[in-house]
Amino acid sequence: MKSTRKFGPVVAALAAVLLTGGLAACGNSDTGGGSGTADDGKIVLGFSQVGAESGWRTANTTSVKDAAAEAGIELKFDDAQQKQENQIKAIRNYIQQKVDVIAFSPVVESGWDTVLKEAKDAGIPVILTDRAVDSADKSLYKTFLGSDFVKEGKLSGEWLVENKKSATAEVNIVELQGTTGSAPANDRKKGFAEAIAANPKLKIIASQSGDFTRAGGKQVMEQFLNSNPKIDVLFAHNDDMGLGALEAITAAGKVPGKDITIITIDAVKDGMKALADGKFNFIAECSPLLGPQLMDLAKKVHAGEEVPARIETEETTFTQEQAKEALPTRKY
Ligand code: GZL
Repeated sequence: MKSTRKFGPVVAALAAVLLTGGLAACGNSDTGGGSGTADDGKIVLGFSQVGAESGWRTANTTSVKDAAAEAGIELKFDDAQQKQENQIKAIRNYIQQKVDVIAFSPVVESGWDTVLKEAKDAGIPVILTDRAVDSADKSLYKTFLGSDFVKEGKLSGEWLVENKKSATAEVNIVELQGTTGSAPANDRKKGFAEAIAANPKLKIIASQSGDFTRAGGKQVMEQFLNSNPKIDVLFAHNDDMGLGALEAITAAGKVPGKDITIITIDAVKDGMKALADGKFNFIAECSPLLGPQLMDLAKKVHAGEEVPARIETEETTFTQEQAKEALPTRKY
């Protein structure tokens, strides 16, 4: 419908400039931040992954890559090999490439403010997935999609309190911590310690990082066994360290799941097999299948839509019997 209102010469000139400028901005995909949309109009997502340290991480990478393909999002993927400096480098590369959205799983909680401010100044929204950062400035990222690690530690501790409630002697616990400084290691340790405080007989006699790997779990468990004659319980922050510890436990002539009660977190297939076979006693699930939610969030933040500051993944726990039932249909 033709407008009947008349604009003065100044307003018309201003409108022309704004319109031309606007068209130029839309047409030139290299201006401003976050306008790195691919030539074919696809959203370009720059993703920095922690590494490939565990079965959980492998399943998480598969979920992210499959979901990006499914969502029609162009994924730039970098494996940081568990080094923060590699993640910072990858994020800076994504800023240079003017991707539309950046997502990453921070290997450790601290040391991100500078690079996250660079992304913010470049106008590129950032999504945290899997692990969190300890930045005080919550404006540095749009949302954190991941598990509640304190709850995972708490559920593990609560199961042990129940399982050892009739113990008359002290119960000696050794703990295999995840990567030093990482949110899952810090929070799982916190949740577990708070839960077992309910029974003073439950004592953590040794606690050390196995870096979330099978090799690390085996090596540290060997040290624990050599320096502690009486170990009743192993709490491992992930299945992979627990699986590595199994080798050390059996090599020491002890029966895992019986001589030493074993509690882990993740519930990846190999962990669930160990649980079903009676080598583990309890697993708190930590779902790696974050890909579809991540892609949905990437589309929303790219479109400038509001998203929740915190999105907690749904997960459960498994006993030996529940593992036997769940294994046949386990997705990861
Ligand atoms: C948890 C994730 C942890 C897993 C480990 O969300 O960051 O890192 O528990 C993985 O298996 O290595």
